[in-house]
Amino acid sequence: MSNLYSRLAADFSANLDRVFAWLPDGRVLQYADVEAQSARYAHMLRDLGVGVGDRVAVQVEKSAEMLMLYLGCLRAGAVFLPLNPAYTIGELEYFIGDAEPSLFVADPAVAEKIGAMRSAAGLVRVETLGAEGEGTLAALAHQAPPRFDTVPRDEDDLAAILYTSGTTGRSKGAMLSHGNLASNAYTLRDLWQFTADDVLLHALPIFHTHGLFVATNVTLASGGAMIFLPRFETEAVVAALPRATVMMGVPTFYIRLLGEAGFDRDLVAHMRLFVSGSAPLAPDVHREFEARTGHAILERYGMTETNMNTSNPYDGDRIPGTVGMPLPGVEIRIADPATGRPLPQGDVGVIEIRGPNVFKGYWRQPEKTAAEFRDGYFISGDLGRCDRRGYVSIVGRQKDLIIAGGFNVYPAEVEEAIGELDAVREVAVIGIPHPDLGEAVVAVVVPREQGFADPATIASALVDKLARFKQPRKVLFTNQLPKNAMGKVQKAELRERHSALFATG
Ligand code: MCA
Ligand code: AMP
Repeated sequence: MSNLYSRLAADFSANLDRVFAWLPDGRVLQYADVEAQSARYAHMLRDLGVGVGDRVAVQVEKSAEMLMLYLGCLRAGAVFLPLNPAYTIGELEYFIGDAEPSLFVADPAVAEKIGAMRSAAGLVRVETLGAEGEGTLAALAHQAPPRFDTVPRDEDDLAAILYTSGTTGRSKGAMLSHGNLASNAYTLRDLWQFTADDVLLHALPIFHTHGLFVATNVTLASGGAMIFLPRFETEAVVAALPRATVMMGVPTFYIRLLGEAGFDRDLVAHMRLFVSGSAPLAPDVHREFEARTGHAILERYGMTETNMNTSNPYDGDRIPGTVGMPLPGVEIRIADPATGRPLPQGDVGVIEIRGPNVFKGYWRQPEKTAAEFRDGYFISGDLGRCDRRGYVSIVGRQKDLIIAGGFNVYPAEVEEAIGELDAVREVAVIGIPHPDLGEAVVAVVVPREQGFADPATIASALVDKLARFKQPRKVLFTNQLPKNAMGKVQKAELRERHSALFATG
């Protein structure tokens, strides 16, 4: 029973006539449909020659079909590899060359572009899948039989690869096993007291851990239902809230809800839980939310490489500014960044994680994997401390990372793209506090020619190079970047200098 799908199905098979999802177009998916459609996708994958352990790269708009394809991959023993639709062709070429998928599933609207890239990247097969269930892949799947014997898998066998960027070098594929995903799904289901009566408001993207594994696997593990929205749009979310019992989101979701005049206690009277993660939830937002709705948002902390690590309690104090305690079965230590020596309680150090949730390593990068573990613990790169009651607070990051609206942006990648431009002598990319996104990407450029100060030249040069969410919200110009004696750019000083760039009021 180590195949994640078999475990989930064992739980929901008693509820086949119950609703799994209400879809944006008014269709309703029952658990019986989940069984049948995932079986069709699994058959189709096998018919296309996708073998056990083969990667299936998927870059499509959010849809229920994409979820069925995910489950079909699990059932067929293939490795699901979702990609942000915002990635440009240049970014995709890298992922495809690295992961060598045997099938690439594209949105019908961009399939032609993918076709052009295909031979360059050595891509074998491209099929299409649209958000409305159109495309060549869906057509093939719909002809396939609705029953499939799920392939047995071991705990350590791969279920998915999710790419995550790094401070240096290109993105790395985090390998997640059936056991990794199952352990987290069941731990969270129990901790957050999910049941078959729950209705999750799902407005997150499904190409990342939060929307795909946390939201979807926990719902499946409890036999509950979801209101499946294509994206976060405040109005649509407000309209759906009265029918939901649980919502999961990044802090920007909660900031936007608080900006709605009609967002009040009555609207969320039916809710039992709001969960926040992927980026720090400002204590002020936490407090304002509680004052407006009576609900204390439950903040938890995770990573692509580890799934979820800590959570504020379901019953008990949910303390603003903390990410709660280690999950059952997960060990957290706060270590000296240089030596890995565990620090006395209360000291700030790097957060290190061990447990069944921690990934199997980076795809084909054993050295990088080895460098990020010590004593069996994964080194998160997040700086934190643990208080006397066991609550963990994240106080900073060792890694040079910006989190904008819950999406990670690595300055090194943006600096490389801008640094290549003729007009640019030097560039530093930093995250500046932003009222909506938490942090926003800002580039500080030293131009090659004094007096050059045209942000549009920089912006237009990045359109085809970087996904939109990585492109700077503002480009600033200066004659000189602050540097230390070693010649290293002092980003803390730069951030301080421009800290009020997006300040309101
Ligand atoms: C969209 N844009 C963004 C972002 N999202 N720019 C910067 N940061 C973003 N996060 C671009 C759009 O393409 C658009 O481009 C422009 O910015 C304005 O978009 P806007 O309408 O404001 O944004 P939106 O489309 O409403 O999206 C904002 C969002 C969305 C709803 C916050 O970014 C979102 O759903 N974020 C969730 C991310 C997430 O799921 N993270 C989980 C990672 P243009 O101007 O050209 O039209 S998993 C993880 O981190 C770990 C494991 C964990 O702990 O969960
Ligand atoms: P990702 O690479 O998308 O998996 O992002 C993981 C990173 O998001 C973590 O290493 C943290 O820096 C950050 N993160 C996730 N949840 C939280 C949280 N609740 N508070 C602060 N940072 C968070």
